[in-house]
Amino acid sequence: MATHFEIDDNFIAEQNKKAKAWVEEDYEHLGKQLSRRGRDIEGLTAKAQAFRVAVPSWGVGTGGTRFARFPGVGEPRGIFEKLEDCATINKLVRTTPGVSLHIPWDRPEDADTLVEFARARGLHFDAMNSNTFQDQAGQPHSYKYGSLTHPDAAVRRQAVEHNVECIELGQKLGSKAHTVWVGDGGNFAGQQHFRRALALYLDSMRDIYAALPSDWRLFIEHKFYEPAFYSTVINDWGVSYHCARELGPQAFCLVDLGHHAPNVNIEMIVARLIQFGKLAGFHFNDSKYGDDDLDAGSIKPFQLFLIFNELVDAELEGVENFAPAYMLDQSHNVTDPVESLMSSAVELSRAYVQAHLVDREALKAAQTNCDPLMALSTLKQAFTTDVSPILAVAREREGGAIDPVAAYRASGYRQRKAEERPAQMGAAASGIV
Ligand code: RM4
Ligand code: MN
Ligand code: MN
Repeated sequence: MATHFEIDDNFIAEQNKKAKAWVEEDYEHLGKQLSRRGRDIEGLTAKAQAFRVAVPSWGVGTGGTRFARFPGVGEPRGIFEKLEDCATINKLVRTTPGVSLHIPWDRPEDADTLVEFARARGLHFDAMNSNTFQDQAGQPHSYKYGSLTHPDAAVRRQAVEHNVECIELGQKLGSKAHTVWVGDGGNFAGQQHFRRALALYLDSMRDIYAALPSDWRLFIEHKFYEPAFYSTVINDWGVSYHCARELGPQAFCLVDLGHHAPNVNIEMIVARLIQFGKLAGFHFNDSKYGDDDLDAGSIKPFQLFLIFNELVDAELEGVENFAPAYMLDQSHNVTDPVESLMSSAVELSRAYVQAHLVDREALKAAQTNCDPLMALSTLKQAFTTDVSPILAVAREREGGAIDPVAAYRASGYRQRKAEERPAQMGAAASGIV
């Protein structure tokens, strides 16, 4: 492969010089402010440096709606170019070395070559994702009326085999988890027998579970609507929890923030799953109406903070086997996906550090003393603290950019990619992500 443009570490260091003076000043000021509150800024910066969230391979292409897709210039045309973009994101923010692959969109011709390519760019492979919500060319059976829950055993078998293939490929890639999201459901009342469909789902999932290596985890992803608009088989966290329990200790429940009805208390679902030892992790995004249509933290930052408040609470309490997997899963329709993913990764770090700022003693006291106002104020004190200097210093210490979007724009990366990657009609996997 010809040498492709990459953002150079020295370029990042040069860009950082521009911001250094104010960052140091703001960091020092925040450090003083936090020490008045009995908090050590260095400990928080170390937390920010250690934070990780995986990037979805499908997120670096422009998404779309069922109405249209407006492709950007220089879009990645295959898995290697997608990895180039993922590496760029990680280079600038330094929290995203994991990449989650969607099969068959990203099925490599040779797993070893892909591993080598990723490793050379400081990347590794996070959870695998199967796809039984679309038909692929040459596939014997259609998923139009379902996959793992289809009434025809041959269709279910094909869907199971595809999932097993994802696990086998993932083993070659160094992945340790497999995520199953199905589009199965009904568009008409009566179309699907609710109990029978769930029983078929469990049968199919048992076969997939059986193919799981002993050190792997199986993630069940629920979603309350779309592509089926009347009912879905794994519609909410309760059904997901039931299935995870039925399947066994390696099965867990994944929370995609966009997969809930408006106003649902997602942070409470998170707390429940932690308490029951079944939280798999997250697909982070934000949404006002639909699924993964907005960038993480872009419209409900307080909700994101409250979710992290539960996560950090469990982390500090040392809850047994607490190891949630973090991933972004969002569709970028009007922005450069690299910029959106970097910004979202930063928002997650922000919520994580802010959650570490919560005065847990004060919160507990407010709860014990039945003082709701003080409980909220305690949370708000953390949420309204601008931790940007901590995030900037953490990135810089890891070799990343103080201002990732500014550095990215200054590098001319997208323009260079537009030259390297002339548009190919129909090259992008789809517009539905
Ligand atoms: C779904 C779900 C899955 C993702 C697909 C592309 O809504 O979030 O995680 O794989 O979209
Ligand atoms: Mn998802
Ligand atoms: Mn989704």
